[in-house]
Amino acid sequence: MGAIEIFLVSLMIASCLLPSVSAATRHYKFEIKMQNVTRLCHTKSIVTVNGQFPGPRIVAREGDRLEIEVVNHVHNNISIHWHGIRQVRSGWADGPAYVTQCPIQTGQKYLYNFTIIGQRGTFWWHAHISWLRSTLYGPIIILPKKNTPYPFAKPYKEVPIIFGEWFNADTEAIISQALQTGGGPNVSDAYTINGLPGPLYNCSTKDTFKLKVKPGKTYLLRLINAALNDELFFSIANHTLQIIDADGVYVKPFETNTLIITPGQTHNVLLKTKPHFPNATFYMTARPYVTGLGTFDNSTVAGILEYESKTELHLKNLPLFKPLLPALNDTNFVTNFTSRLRSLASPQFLANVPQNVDKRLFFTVGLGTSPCDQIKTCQGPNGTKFSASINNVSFILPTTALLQSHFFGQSKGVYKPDFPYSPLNWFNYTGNPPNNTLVHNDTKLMVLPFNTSVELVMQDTSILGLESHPLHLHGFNFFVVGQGFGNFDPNKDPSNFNLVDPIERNTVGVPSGGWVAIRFLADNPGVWFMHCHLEVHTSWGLEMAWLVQNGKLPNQKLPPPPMDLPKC
Ligand SMILES: *[C@@H]1O[C@H](CO)[C@@H](O)[C@H](O)[C@H]1NC(C)=O
Ligand SMILES: *[C@@H]1O[C@H](CO)[C@@H](O)[C@H](O)[C@H]1NC(C)=O
Ligand SMILES: *[C@@H]1O[C@H](CO)[C@@H](O)[C@H](O)[C@H]1NC(C)=O
Ligand SMILES: *[C@@H]1O[C@H](CO)[C@@H](O)[C@H](O)[C@H]1NC(C)=O
Ligand SMILES: *[C@@H]1O[C@H](CO)[C@@H](O)[C@H](O)[C@H]1NC(C)=O
Ligand SMILES: *[C@@H]1O[C@H](CO)[C@@H](O)[C@H](O)[C@H]1NC(C)=O
Ligand SMILES: *[C@@H]1O[C@H](CO)[C@@H](O)[C@H](O)[C@H]1NC(C)=O
Ligand SMILES: *[C@@H]1O[C@H](CO)[C@@H](O)[C@H](O)[C@H]1NC(C)=O
Ligand SMILES: *[C@@H]1O[C@H](CO)[C@@H](O)[C@H](O)[C@H]1NC(C)=O
Ligand SMILES: *[C@@H]1O[C@H](CO)[C@@H](O)[C@H](O)[C@H]1NC(C)=O
Ligand SMILES: *[C@@H]1O[C@H](CO)[C@@H](O)[C@H](O)[C@H]1NC(C)=O
Ligand SMILES: *[C@@H]1O[C@H](CO)[C@@H](O)[C@H](O)[C@H]1NC(C)=O
Ligand SMILES: [Cu+2]
Repeated sequence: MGAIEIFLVSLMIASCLLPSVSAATRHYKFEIKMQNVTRLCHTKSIVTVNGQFPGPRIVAREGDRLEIEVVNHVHNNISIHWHGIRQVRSGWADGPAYVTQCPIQTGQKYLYNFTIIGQRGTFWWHAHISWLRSTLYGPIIILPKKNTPYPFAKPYKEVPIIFGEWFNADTEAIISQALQTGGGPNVSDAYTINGLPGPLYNCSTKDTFKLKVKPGKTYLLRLINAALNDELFFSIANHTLQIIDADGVYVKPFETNTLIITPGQTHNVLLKTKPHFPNATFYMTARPYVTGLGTFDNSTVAGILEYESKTELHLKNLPLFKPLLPALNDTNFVTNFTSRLRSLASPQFLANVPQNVDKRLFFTVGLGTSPCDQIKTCQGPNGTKFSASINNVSFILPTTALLQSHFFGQSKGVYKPDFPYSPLNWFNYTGNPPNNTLVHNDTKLMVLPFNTSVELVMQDTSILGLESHPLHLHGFNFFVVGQGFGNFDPNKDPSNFNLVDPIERNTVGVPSGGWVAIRFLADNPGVWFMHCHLEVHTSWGLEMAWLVQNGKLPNQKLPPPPMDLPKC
């Protein structure tokens, strides 16, 4: 929209002045401060960047360097993650608190300094500490290099659409209470589009996102799911969407009325408007896809697609059409949609799928329980506490940063380098679980020599009910070479892997009651977090970290940390 166009004009001016410079350094200042925001007739003081909610938009081109100074004026500790940006040899700027950095404490600042290498598309930034990302998030738009066109006709306009979750209560209080009682946290009060819940909620009609369009044009919608805990279906009434990109990687275009987007994923889609003023307005709606047990926010956010008309009279009392979204538990829809996603795999945009594998790994992902450590009973299942794990390890963040302790050879007492290659015991992962699944709390890393080619199968478990988990990997894109239901069969399933044009992305849904197989090349030295992007599952320990060692050559090593790296 406006900002992007202004930015493009300024890029053009800059390029006239500096014809030989193709990449630029772009500076942003993020002042973390409190701001009163009202939604659903409920005013709340929230943590924001520069007082904006959602936060400011970052726009750059492939090859540019970003220097973003983050200054913390609030009582909370803060760190910011640049979701989907690979951070090639710049792991110190990745952002997850206690993984790549200690948090920025009150009154302190940190300069995130990184270069966008080999990426263009839609990304986003968000707080990566506790549940602060519920209000601290915004889009990152990486345009192709100058004079490099999109692999599709240039759209008339580009519009970021970022989904979120609004809670009337303070989300820090919600998660801290849940972790104390062991029970499930309270759910959100609304979903939002660009921060606005829309007309289907009480006291919210004035807070509705409106997309004003002209007939006969193509709009590029940059969709981002920043919701805390919910995968979302999205659709626009009477319009089809052409999917052209997933997580900043071009795909073979295909059309659909509805899409699914998990927290942590982005999709670029083309919306072709109707050739003539349609005498109607259209809702665009999103509501969750839910597979787990327990309560959830089953509400629907709506925005409005409104055609501009030469005669304003036309806009009064037009009929309003609503899309039909899949059922809340429609796994068939999700399977169908994800199976249609294929890398573009063109000569210009290759799918560099690792063909050989150095390390084969099998991780179970799922929920579980941990014993109540208080005298009173806890509020999780059967008086226990909710917990979650990967290969029986429920991850505990250390009190100092993993990357720092690795880099300075001070890992003793911080982490162990022995993350398991497979679960402790075989069980029927998607059948009746055994009565003791042997989960324990620990801080373990999987160590990978530089350039290891990894194949990882992630298997959902039924321990507390089957559930889809959107797993997000920092530092890399991966190829989704296979997926299926039931237990992964290492003898039969690999023969069906797609090693030609699988989708390449950074966040993938492990199917409810199934498995997904990914491949990636560990060519980026550092410590890289991998976690469920349902924030509540991360809080319960559904995460781990990879330690990718330096290579032999100078350009295969992680440089030392910047001087202003926060201390714990
Ligand atoms: C938010 O509202 C409260 C109560 O009305 C007020 O005390 C506070 O100063 C406001 N904060 C900001 C940042 O405006
Ligand atoms: C950001 O990093 C680059 C490359 O490491 C370096 O040249 C530059 O000086 C850094 N910027 C600042 C402001 O420190
Ligand atoms: C929108 O779709 C509905 C249901 O398919 C149809 O009845 C209606 O005529 C369509 N309206 C417009 C303006 O396209
Ligand atoms: C829309 O309504 C106007 C006036 O009611 C009419 O003249 C026009 O033909 C209609 N257009 C379409 C596409 O139905
Ligand atoms: C959402 O949940 C509430 C409370 O459980 C229920 O009354 C309502 O029917 C549900 N709505 C939908 C659309 O499923
Ligand atoms: C989805 O939910 C409906 C009722 O809400 C239920 O009848 C149906 O069996 C569920 N489907 C699946 C696949 O769980
Ligand atoms: C997937 O969805 C497409 C479009 O809705 C439909 O044509 C196709 O039959 C579906 N495929 C399966 C396997 O359900
Ligand atoms: C709770 O205990 C009952 C009875 O022992 C058992 O059947 C059930 O599976 C338990 N539920 C969970 C979630 O552990
Ligand atoms: C695992 O459990 C499922 C569901 O109960 C069952 O259909 C399947 O046969 C079991 N698999 C094995 C290998 O026991
Ligand atoms: C747990 O399962 C084992 C065998 O699978 C059985 O021997 C034991 O009695 C069970 N314990 C409980 C508390 O159910
Ligand atoms: C694991 O750690 C969590 C806090 O992160 C704690 O609530 C739980 O009791 C611990 N479980 C065990 C078995 O130590
Ligand atoms: C902020 O971070 C520091 C360093 O890790 C820690 O000592 C302190 O307890 C944290 N403060 C809060 C309020 O979490
Ligand atoms: Cu999860």
